[in-house]
This record gives sequence, structure tokens and C-alpha cells, in this order.
Amino acid sequence: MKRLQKCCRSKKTLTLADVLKLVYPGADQSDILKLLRAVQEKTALEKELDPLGRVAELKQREEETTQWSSWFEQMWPYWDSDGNGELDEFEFKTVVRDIGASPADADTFFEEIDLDGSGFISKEEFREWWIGKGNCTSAINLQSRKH
Ligand SMILES: [Ca+2]
Ligand SMILES: [Ca+2]
Repeated sequence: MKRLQKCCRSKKTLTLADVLKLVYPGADQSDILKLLRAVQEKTALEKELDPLGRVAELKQREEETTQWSSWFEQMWPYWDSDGNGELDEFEFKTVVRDIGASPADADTFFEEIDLDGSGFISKEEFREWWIGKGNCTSAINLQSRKH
């Protein structure tokens, strides 16, 4: 009876140490402790450094931005067909088509992007607008769905 109680109790409180003992039958108490400490330290360290999983999120965003930037650099000379370094309203129509937005939104976007109201969109204005939108693709998809 006592044995059974003991067994039940140990089953109820099956710890990581018990599991480790099963996995590493040859390990002695100090090995188990070392393993436990390693597991705990790793978890504590991860939680301390990145409690909400932000690092992964930022990394992904950074990757997306990098991908977008290289695409943008490739597209820019093509969009800026007269090569003056800025986009006029005519050139911008191609951009609108290429980013998959509705042509009906072209004027709205142009005004939004042309921050200094020069009538031309500079590379910096475009980049700022795009990155400022966060995930711009979904923002545009939402915009165009209205029409
Ligand atoms: Ca141009
Ligand atoms: Ca401008």
C-alpha cells in the first residue's frame, strides 16, 4: 500500500528530472542537474531577451524590407522612364499598375506620396510612404477593394 502511494505520488509529480533520468539512464544526479540547468537557462534567457517574440517579428520585417528594397531599386529606373530621378503623374501610372493597385487610386496615392507637393515623386518620398505603410501590399489591397 505504501509502495502504491509512493508510486502514485511520483507519477503525479513527474518532473523534468524524472524524464531526463528515463532518457539518460546512465546519467548520475549531477549530470541530470547539469542538463536541468541548461534547459532552464536557455528558457530563462530566451524569455528575458525576447519576452514577446519580437526578435523574430523584427527579423521578418527586416527581411521583407530588404526584399522590397532590392525590388524597388530594380523597378525605379524602369518607372522613371525619362530618367530625371523623379516620377511624374504619367510615370506613376505604371507604378500603380505594377504594385497591383487600382488605377482609380492613382491620384489619391500620388497626392499622398508627394509629401512636398512638388508634383513629382522622389525616391525618398516613395520609400518613406511604402515603408510607413508597414505591409503596403495589404494596405493597397484594402484600398483597391473599395472601388
Ligand atoms: Ca521621371
Ligand atoms: Ca515631391
